[in-house]
Amino acid sequence: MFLKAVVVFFCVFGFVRSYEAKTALIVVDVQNCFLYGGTLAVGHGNEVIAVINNIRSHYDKLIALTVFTQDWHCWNHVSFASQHSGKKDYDVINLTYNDKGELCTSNDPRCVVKYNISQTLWPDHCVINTTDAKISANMSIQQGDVIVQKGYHCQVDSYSGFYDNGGFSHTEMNDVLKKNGITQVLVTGLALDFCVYYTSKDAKKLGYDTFFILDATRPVFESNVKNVTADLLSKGVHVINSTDIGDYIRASATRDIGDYIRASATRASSFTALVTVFVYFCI
Ligand code: VGL
Ligand code: ZN
Repeated sequence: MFLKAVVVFFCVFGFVRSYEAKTALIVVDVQNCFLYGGTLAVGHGNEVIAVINNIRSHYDKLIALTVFTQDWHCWNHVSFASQHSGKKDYDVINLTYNDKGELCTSNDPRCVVKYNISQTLWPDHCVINTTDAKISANMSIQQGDVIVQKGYHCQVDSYSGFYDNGGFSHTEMNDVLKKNGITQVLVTGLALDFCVYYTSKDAKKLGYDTFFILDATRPVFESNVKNVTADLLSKGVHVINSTDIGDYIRASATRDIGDYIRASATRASSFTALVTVFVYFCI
């Protein structure tokens, strides 16, 4: 009887362990362009650096992977106000695309419009291979970290670290997270109301348990913060401060049985479950 109890305990333990959450830290666009002195400096943007580096060192054991995104634009990117005559920084325009996701320009009247995308126009920023586009030298990038670049398709913007704004193409982000068995993500960086917001929305949509770390991000427009956080909360994203990460990721490190049944069973856990049942009835 005792033996039976011990065996069952270890089997159940293994079974639950195979459902442990695995956490990635996503650091969005902490690049010179968005920092003090950069081409699209975000107010108080530099303050996120210490917060993010603290998260890394404090939760080192709980963070299985860190991914940095990098806004990486062509010099003549469609999001730059300089590319639209008569327009100025922060104007909002409508961009039109055909069914293949190609930009319809006003000098091609034959282009059949399939998608309309609202585009905020920005100062020229984060141009490929410039110092401005470099990830801040004050970020601690370590061996094993991954860098995902976005925004290098010249005719469509890309706020999210997963997809461009039209959903026409994807980065390697989802593959990298999947390959590493990641189930939950902590999203930090710049800017709160654009790339951090879009990255968080897509992470949640793709099924990751998503944590938007409020004190590790800053907005371009302070007036957007309320709407952004309300929208994320309504979509099931957790909006928390970095000081509370420990409570959340430890608490959710072991998923409950309901999650197990809903989740598609991995081979490892099905095997453990089978062994549990087998051992239970055979000894
Ligand atoms: C971003 C505006 C333009 C961001 C990138 O990283 O939030 N914002 N490009
Ligand atoms: Zn950009």
